[in-house]
Amino acid sequence: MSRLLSRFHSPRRLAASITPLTRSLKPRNYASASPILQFDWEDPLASKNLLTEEELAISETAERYCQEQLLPRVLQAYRDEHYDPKILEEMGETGLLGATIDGYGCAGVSTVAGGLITRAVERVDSGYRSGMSVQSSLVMGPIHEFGTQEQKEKYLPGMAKGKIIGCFGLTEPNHGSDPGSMETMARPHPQKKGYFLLSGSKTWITNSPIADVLVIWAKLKETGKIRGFLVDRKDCPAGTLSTPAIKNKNGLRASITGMIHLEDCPVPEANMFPEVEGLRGPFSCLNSARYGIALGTMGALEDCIARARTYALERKQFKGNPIAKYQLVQKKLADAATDAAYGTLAAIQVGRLKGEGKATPEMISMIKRQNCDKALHNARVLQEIFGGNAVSDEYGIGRHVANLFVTQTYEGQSDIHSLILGRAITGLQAFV
Ligand code: TGC
Ligand code: FAD
Repeated sequence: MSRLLSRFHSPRRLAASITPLTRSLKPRNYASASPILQFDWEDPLASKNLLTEEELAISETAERYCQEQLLPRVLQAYRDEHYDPKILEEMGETGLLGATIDGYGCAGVSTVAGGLITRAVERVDSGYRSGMSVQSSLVMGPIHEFGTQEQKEKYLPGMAKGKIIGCFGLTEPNHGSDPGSMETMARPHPQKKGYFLLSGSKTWITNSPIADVLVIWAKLKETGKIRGFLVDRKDCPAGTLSTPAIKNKNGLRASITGMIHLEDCPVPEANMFPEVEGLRGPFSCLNSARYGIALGTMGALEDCIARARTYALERKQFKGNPIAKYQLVQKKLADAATDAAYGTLAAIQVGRLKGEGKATPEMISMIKRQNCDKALHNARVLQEIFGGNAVSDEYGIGRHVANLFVTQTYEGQSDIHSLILGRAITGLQAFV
């Protein structure tokens, strides 16, 4: 926590780049006496009022790091489909990794503060948020929640610094939305007591090509029960583990994604999570990661709004008017700002409940689905404001649109979350 708070500085206004024309607009004063009430288009429903001083400071620290360190390199990284693992070290240095974990070199911040960090990172790029979410929620999370003391001490401090990189292998080539049918198997090692042999394939795995430790969900051959294993790359004999990158993606290009192939890979029983069994294991981690996406995508949407607003104020058509003057353009901005504001408030509310242990998985499904869908829809509509320039990657909007399609797809595609909600509402299971 101290690392995050000690980096507190005055917030750099994210709209610092807004043109003089914008600044010359007079704010509307709706109160006859002071204090002056002024609508803030960047935070229309004053979500900041719901945050503690500490959360505000953490958010500002994260925003400053992201705007100053990540934003300048994202365009080239996206073009080159390149992910620099040093980013995780920088995030570790700033205290952003595993931030909600208490101890082991982690900051121990609130659930909402964890979400504000994902929002800051995703304001720059969903791919950078992905790399961080996997490290924090999907690898450090289960080690902290389900790991033995030895596993925690071995991995968490290095992961908090970004020196050890993790990935989370649940999805398989034949099983994405239905991970319960996974084919990856763990069978007792016929010669080596206390060891399992893992075999199977995982695909679309964020960070897998650069991961030092891989969380692998596999079925025990003897019982068919799903268990979680920590596969340490440096302990895998040659030919038993490979993690080829998936290239030429048309979204999330600033992150690294790959496959995982395991061929009788020997893993000590001591590397298995001791207690957790069944889908509850992976899904518990997904609750935290899905929460991060819900607030994260609001960052991406807010960036789309800021970029579209700037462009609309500068671009003149018909008698020299800025296109921001036209009603149809204003409606696009109004719709997007409304959805971003509602989505942010809902995520803060669910974050508060989650922090108190009162959030149901369905609440998280609701905000994950709604915020991803709204972010993608509005980003696509705002893209229209840029006209032909939307096609140039330098305007950034197309990158967000491509990324937001992925956020709507991973960690439960939106229709799958509809079915989770439908089951909770009706009591009837639609997906079997
Ligand atoms: P179902 O019968 O619903 O549940 C099986 C067991 O799991 C428990 N459970 C949960 N526990 C905690 N939190 C949750 N959210 C949970 N959801 C379910 C449940 O209580 C039950 O426990 P038990 O003890 O009774 O066995 O299982 P199902 O097979 O019918 O599930 C169907 C469905 C659709 C809900 C599920 O399979 C699903 O969510 N599919 C989506 C798959 C998904 O989200 N994959 C994510 C892969 S990871 C990823 O995408 C990372 S991207 C990272 C990045 O780059 O940012
Ligand atoms: P499918 O399950 O084949 O679904 C295809 C379509 O069918 C979807 O629209 C879905 O909603 C629909 N559908 C499926 N079943 C039903 C049904 N019963 N009723 C109605 N509609 C249905 N996974 C990991 O484990 N770890 C990672 O780190 C990870 N990172 C990823 C990074 C990227 C860039 C991407 C693209 C994916 C990543 N994933 C990861 C995988 C991701 O979680 C899956 O892609 C996702 O769960 C969907 O699975 P699928 O692609 O197999 O689609």
